[in-house]
Amino acid sequence: MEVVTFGESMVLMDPDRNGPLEHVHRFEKRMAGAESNFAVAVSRLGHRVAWISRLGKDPLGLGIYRNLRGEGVDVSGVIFDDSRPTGLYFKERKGEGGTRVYYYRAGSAASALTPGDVRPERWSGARILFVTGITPALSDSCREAVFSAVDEARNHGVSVVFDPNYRAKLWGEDEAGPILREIAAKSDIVLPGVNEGRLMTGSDDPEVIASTLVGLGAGQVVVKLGPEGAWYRAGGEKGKVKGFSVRQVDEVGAGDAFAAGYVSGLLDGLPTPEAVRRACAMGALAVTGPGDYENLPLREELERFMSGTGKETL
Ligand code: KDG
Repeated sequence: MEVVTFGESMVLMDPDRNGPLEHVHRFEKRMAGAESNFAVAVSRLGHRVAWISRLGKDPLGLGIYRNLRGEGVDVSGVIFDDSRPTGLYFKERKGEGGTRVYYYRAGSAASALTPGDVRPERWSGARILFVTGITPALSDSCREAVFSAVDEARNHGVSVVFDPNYRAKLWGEDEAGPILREIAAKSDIVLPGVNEGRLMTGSDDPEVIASTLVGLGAGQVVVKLGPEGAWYRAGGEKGKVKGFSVRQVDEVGAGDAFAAGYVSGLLDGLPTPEAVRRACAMGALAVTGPGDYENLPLREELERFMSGTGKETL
């Protein structure tokens, strides 16, 4: 495996129309989860990736497992739990691509992940560990699992890539801020949005966010600016990369795709600005259709899109 990640996947109930959920009657059953979205994206770009988690021993868990296996993701580290369910979440569409989420995940199988489930013997040959700020919000044992995996990765020379992914429905800013900052300080690469940057540093300015996180111990920082692109700082290099303009249908999952694009660029040895450009292109493509991962491109689709000949993929 070149890349290892772990976290919670859920079944997503996706409404067939915009508007308040109390008046929606039909939903499409899909799959969601930041780390598994990331894993699918990395796999579709042709890299070897493993996703570790706990799933309920129920049809929803089995569906997620088979789906990820079908996407070429290594799921050999998945543990089925027959005493806890697979988590669930509903989207509410506000129109214009805006979305609200409702979680049914408290006490889920994944919330019982422990440090032992993600031990380094499961990562043989990995170059990158990808973690998000969702996992430490799920339970004490999940939080311990993130900290222990990050420390183990550092001990084994595996680069830690961290997407803070703040989820206000899971924890408050006062609790999340210091934890996310602590993980960022231990990470080789941090990929915040501006809001998460503010939460960790108190600043809205991408340059200040990046220099503050580097001052705390982070290696590289790439601040996501949505359709505008991204601002990066890596070693002595810094600068802004322009984004791609697309018609947004559903913005959920853009950050996971961005992380996958950046990681893929690193694995391919691209110079930082080119890796950031690949990340921006992945983020743009992810929002062009419904679902959290379905629109993720294969490598050739990404290349066509980036060379400006890929309009048909939209
Ligand atoms: O980044 C997309 C994720 O937020 C989504 O797939 C669901 O993992 C999820 C979460 O916890 O919100």
